[in-house]
Amino acid sequence: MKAVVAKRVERGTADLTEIKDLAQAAGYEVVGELTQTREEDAAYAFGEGKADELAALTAESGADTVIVDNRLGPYQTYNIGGKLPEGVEVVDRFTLILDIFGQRAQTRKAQLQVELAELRYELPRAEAKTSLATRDERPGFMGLGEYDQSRERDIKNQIAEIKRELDAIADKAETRREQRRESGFDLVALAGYTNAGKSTLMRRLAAELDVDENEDRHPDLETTAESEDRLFTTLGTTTRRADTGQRDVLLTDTVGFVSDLPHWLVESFESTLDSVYHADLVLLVVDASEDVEEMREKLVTCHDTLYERNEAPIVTVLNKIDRVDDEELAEKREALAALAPNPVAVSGLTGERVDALRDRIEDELPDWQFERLVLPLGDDTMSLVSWVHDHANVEREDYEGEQVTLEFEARPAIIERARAKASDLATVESV
Ligand SMILES: Nc1nc2c(ncn2[C@@H]2O[C@H](COP(=O)(O)OP(=O)(O)OP(=O)(O)O)[C@@H](O)[C@H]2O)c(=O)[nH]1
Ligand SMILES: [Mg+2]
Repeated sequence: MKAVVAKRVERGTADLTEIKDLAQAAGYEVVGELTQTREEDAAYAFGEGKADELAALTAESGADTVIVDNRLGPYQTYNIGGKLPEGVEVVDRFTLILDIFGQRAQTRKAQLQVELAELRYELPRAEAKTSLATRDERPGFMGLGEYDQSRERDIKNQIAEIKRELDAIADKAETRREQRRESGFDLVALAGYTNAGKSTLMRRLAAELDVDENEDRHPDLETTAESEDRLFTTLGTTTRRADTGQRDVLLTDTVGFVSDLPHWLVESFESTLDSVYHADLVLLVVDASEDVEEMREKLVTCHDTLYERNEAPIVTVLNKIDRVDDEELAEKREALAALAPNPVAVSGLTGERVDALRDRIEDELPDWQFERLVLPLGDDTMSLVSWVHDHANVEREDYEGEQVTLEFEARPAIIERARAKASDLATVESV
């Protein structure tokens, strides 16, 4: 697959770095580049002269695809296509990203999300066709209108069906998160722009897979979190047990963010991001070796994506400090202070200062609370005592007469559980 990449900006110079990376991630060889600085042309997005140039470049380089890093309306896509050699496809940024996701979607959830995004992309186009066709009085066109109306209905039904299935998957994931919390785990998620180094950090922080599995299937638990120098290496989620010290932490690695995605696309991947939204702590990973303006833009993208739904505190992690000297790092810290207050700087690759990150994770996790339970002696009590030992830090355990006094510290959810179990005991005893 050979592609020409093209981009138009209103002012300044168009930067093709990211779109070329995305094209490569999708499997294209980039054989030509074209940029233009001017306002949008209604018919061709680019100026018509530039569109002709694009056509010539495509023919000359033998490309089979033109990738445009702008939002193209259906008519602009059609018009540009009309100038290109026969059979050459026009792809925009979103279709390209969907392509990558489609190629790498391995789980049912990922496949459903890709399908949902594709349908959401198609829906307004089908609606536009329907309204055009039904407005037309001529009989031949009425036929087309009926066809399009049923296509539109089809799309809507499929969307509803996929959403139902995704909701069911999300419910299961929510149950699993609750079970993990009840088992005493704190849930920490890695988030950040694609290629920031999330998976590399995951491998630094997480011990080999040793999560105690009680259920037969946990689809997000895998032994590898791949890292590679390309965009969107990680699509699904991977959860591993992290070794931070005191607390039992489960760390989840997930899909990277990318800028300038339409709302419907981000929404389609919502359930992938659920593990970020519903974590106890989010580590927002940033590539500190990039220039500060790029870091700023990517931080903004990440915050925008997290903004509406995120529930957890965020710690910014400036990664790849092996590639930045101290002075430069200090300048970047200062320049980004408003977006990234009090960040931790590390290198996931060399392991430098990862210990400081471990400490910071412990500090930022919700505080444990103190609890004292006085329980009647008995077999059920003994199993509760051992449950508390498994899930909390027991500070005192005294046996006096017919009673056990247990003092411990645990996360709030655990304390709630322990109280509920204790009150079950009490009712059994008093019957
Ligand atoms: N020099 C340096 N390179 C790093 C560091 N951390 C990660 N990298 C490199 O950066 C590239 C991307 O790393 P990943 O861990 O795959 O990044 P990611 O955030 O998981 O990327 P996606 O899964 O695509 O979202 C790889 O080539 C890593 O080897 C670091 O601390 N220093
Ligand atoms: Mg990754």
